Amino acid sequence: MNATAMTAMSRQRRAAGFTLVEVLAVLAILSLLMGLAIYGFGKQKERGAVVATRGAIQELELLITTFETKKGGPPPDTLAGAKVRADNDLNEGAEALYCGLHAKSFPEGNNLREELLGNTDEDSTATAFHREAGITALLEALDAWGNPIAYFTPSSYDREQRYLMGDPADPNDPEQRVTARKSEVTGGFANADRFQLISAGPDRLFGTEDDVTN
Ligand SMILES: [Ca+2]
Ligand SMILES: [Ca+2]
Ligand SMILES: [Ca+2]
Repeated sequence: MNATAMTAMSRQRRAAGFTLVEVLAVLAILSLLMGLAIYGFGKQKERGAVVATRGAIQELELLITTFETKKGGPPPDTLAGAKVRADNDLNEGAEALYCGLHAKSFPEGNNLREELLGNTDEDSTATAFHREAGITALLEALDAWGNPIAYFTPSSYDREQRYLMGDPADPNDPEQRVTARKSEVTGGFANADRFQLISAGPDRLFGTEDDVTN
């Protein structure tokens, strides 16, 4: 091979190498952009879920307020208080709220939207509590992540409740203990005179900063 041919070949190699570097750089930029887009989409989705959960909590508040106006106080947060027999003590506050809002003794009440409801512990009751005959499932109102929205009334703010998460943070430990929220201002319980509704929020854990509450 003469000198001219060798120079031409090395130019070709350099050209090919340069193109490869360019391709790699473009790929790196593209994957970075895709990563940012996915992250942004995830954050947007999370914000949407928080907004939807706030809406669900506001809907519950409105129905509880109607109940208070008719009955002089909020629905009880225990099944004993709602005079409903239970198979287990999971999701009790949320189930007692569902029973109260749909009770035969509250015919003026509106039913909760079906999209809000679920039954993470899959239980039912022998008590005929529901305005509509034949409904026995002990449902809970769920947040946008499929986890129960905890419900407390002031008389049991100091009583711990246990919830079975529909979409738990740790699938090996789907049950969570929940207590009523404390006020950062007073140090006592928040909403001392009314009631508390608590969603575990995006992290699917109760008692953390991202909880969505009334
Ligand atoms: Ca239950
Ligand atoms: Ca249930
Ligand atoms: Ca949380």
